[in-house]
Amino acid sequence: MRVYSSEATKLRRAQTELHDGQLMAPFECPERVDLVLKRVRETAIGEVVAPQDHGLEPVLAVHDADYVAFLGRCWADWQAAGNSGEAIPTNWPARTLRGDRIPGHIGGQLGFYALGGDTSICPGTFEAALASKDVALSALDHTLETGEPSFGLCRPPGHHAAKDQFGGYCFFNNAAVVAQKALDTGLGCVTVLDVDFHHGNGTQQIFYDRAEVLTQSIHGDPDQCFPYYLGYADERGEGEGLGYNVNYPLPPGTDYATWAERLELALAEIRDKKAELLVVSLGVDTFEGDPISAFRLKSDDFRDMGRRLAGLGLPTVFLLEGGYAVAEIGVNAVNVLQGFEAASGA
Ligand code: FKS
Ligand code: ZN
Repeated sequence: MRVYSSEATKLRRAQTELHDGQLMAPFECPERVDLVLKRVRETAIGEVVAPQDHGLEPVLAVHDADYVAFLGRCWADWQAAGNSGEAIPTNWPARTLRGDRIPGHIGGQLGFYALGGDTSICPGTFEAALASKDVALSALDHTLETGEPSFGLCRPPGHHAAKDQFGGYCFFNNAAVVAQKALDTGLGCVTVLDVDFHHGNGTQQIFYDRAEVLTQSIHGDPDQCFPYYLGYADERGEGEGLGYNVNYPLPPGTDYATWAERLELALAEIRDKKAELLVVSLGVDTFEGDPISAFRLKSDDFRDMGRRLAGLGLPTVFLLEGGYAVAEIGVNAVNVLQGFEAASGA
């Protein structure tokens, strides 16, 4: 399997995350890339290649232009406004306020474009997000050209990023950018399967009214887990997209046996809809030791996950999303890839 990785994905090194009522060192740190890369090399799962620059066009195919421009200038504007710390939103167009007006002040813009206060914007954030989507797009290119699976070591992650919103450590929705690019190169039906602990709200929102992309997510019940306000089972898509979004919320404490039953339902859906390309939003924060999540998967379970995914027999692009038990993140992510390869004979 080909692996794509870029040093530039480490250009974002935020100092602060508002978590549990405290400003702390972020869980989503550049060391994650090195840990996964170390395991990729130890196991020789595949050649590690630097990505090609794909420009902004594929990003603008799924994200609004004003949002992308905001991300590009946010840090400079925040500094120019005289702020000393990192850019953290503190006010939102919440339910009783106007959501149809983008304020001129950077503080107002931050809240307008943010889904939460968990994700600080710091120097290098935009550059790292650009590198992350290039990693994802280069992985797609390889899979479309050769039919071989590929793994994009994306960082920052993407699945919480909506058309015009960042948050949950995500800025550009790498999986959505890849799915849209695949459609634009001529595929008829693509599927994004999100196995991260958290609901892939951004991916759902981007494709909610479209039938060309089947979006599915297996995640901690939003009644109890971030992102709280999306990811319920009754969200099935709308218009032409009705039936093309499926959510599998599961309670905190869920183990692999139960989780894998939902995976089988998701795989049946993918077969039924005759998807031609599988994009896996590969978060490994479902691991029992993850510091911010609540499922109970064990390292060996990730191999079995890969084995089951291979059963689809589809061209497959794996893109890294979350996973924070830093000592095990490499083992768990690569176990999925190894399980996949062992079962597909690749
Ligand atoms: C609850 C606070 C929630 C934010 C959690 C973000 C999870 C991010 C992720 C991604 F893949 F995007 F990185 N904090 N007390 O793992 O889904
Ligand atoms: Zn997650």
